[in-house]
Amino acid sequence: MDGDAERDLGVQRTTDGKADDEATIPSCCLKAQASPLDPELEANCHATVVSGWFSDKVGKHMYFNNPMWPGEAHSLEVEQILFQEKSEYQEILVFESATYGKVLVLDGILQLTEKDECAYQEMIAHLPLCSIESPKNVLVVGGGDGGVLREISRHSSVDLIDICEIDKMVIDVSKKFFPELAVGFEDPRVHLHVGDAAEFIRNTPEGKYDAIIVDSSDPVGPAQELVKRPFFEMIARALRPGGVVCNMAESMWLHTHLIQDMVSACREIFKGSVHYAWASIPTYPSGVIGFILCSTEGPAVDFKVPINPIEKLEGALEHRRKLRFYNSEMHRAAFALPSFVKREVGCL
Ligand code: SPD
Repeated sequence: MDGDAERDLGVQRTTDGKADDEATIPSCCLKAQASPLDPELEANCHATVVSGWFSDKVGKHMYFNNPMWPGEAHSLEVEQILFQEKSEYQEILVFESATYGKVLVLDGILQLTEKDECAYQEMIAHLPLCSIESPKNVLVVGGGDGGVLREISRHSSVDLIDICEIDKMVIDVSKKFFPELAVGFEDPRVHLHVGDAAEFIRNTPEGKYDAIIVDSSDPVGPAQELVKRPFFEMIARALRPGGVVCNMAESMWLHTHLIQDMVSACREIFKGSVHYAWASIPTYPSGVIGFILCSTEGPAVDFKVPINPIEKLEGALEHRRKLRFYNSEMHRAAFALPSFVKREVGCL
């Protein structure tokens, strides 16, 4: 590469004159960096959009390999960028995709698409809520798009839905661009707290909630704390005996070590049952997402059997909109694990 090309690509040279990334970036990526980009397509593009395609945390120069899924990229064709701004906490991007509807991206990582968000929001909400009788008090950690609230509000037994989301801009953006999710905020049982979830839970009376749903972003940056022991300990304290928590728990294909660590910490802390479940979601890395479900010491919870089946809850299948992904069969199936997961995670 000549000096000008390097400058265009933002290549930094170390004091010995060696390009920073030459040592770490495979030759195929260096080649991709060197290929000319269409200036028209690149104009006004976001850093994760290259030649009209968005890729999870891959910059224009392919430098930003995400540590959560090194060596791979997941791409969607972009029709139009609708919003991009930096909030106090993260960079927020919304774009219209060619095939998955509108897409929400935080700090370069895809959070949801209109087409497949149902799989994530329905499973993370109903797996725990259908595993206990008559949940009443529920807390959502994160979930500022409102999709999980929409799902919880199908349960007429629920009296109180607290939500603690750190980033007000995510809520505002969802209200503007994702009304089918943000509709969740309209339920009068919802109480919104904008702030730090750890602090919120620390100040929560012991045993307040029947269920807590942790709808976080990936554990890089601030969300790192949400997969660690002190956070789990606070959650366990905030749950009633036999209360349940459902944590977003990444991909069994990519993150078996992380899952293993979370599962063993949860076993020690929650002292009831601990299970791993998963669902297919095409736009998340590796096409799946997992959930760790735990109950605290007290009345036993058998997550694998939905004792509070959604099909029997009055109006639940149709509330706000028809359920698209979850049903009692999907509930039971979600706990069937491939042999390598049973072996490596020691489940369950
Ligand atoms: N790898 C992305 C995981 C995103 C989890 N949170 C999604 C928020 C949807 N309510």
